[in-house]
Amino acid sequence: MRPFLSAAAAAFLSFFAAPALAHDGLAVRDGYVRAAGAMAMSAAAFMVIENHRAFDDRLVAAASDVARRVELHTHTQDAQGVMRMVEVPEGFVIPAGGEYALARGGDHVMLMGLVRPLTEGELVTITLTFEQSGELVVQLPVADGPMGGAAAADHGHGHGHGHGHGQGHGHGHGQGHGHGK
Ligand SMILES: [Cu+2]
Repeated sequence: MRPFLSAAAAAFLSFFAAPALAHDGLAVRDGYVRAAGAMAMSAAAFMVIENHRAFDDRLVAAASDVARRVELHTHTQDAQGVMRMVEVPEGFVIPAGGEYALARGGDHVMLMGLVRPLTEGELVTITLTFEQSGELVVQLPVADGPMGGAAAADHGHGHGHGHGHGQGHGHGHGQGHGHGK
């Protein structure tokens, strides 16, 4: 009986020790929130989710204080060739040791019923819930594209929002980074 207990204890410890190590869990990069306009009632969040673990995980839910309801969506093309957004209740699988991209025209986190207008450059806090790893809180900037990438620079908005703090690459470990924006 004793060897069995030891093995179980070791497995237990290694499993729960993992989240404390940077890059040994889930991480989010190149994330941003795209609002359709100042009067928009909804917005979509895009990001790349990295899974540094040895087992698959699944994004099953999301929440944000700026939206009354948050759903996991994808786009599908109907018989008329029109792109429609549909909810994906089963969520998105993030493969072990791999990554999964939520990108324009595909899967996204839908922020529905915005409680206030979103301003370009502001950070939106989104809580992602994973089947295995639990909650991951990320702060994503409101932008037209991934921050710090060529897409963002090409637009040449020049608003001076100070995009250079690398938030777009902020891996979202732990609670909310404290960038103070
Ligand atoms: Cu959507």
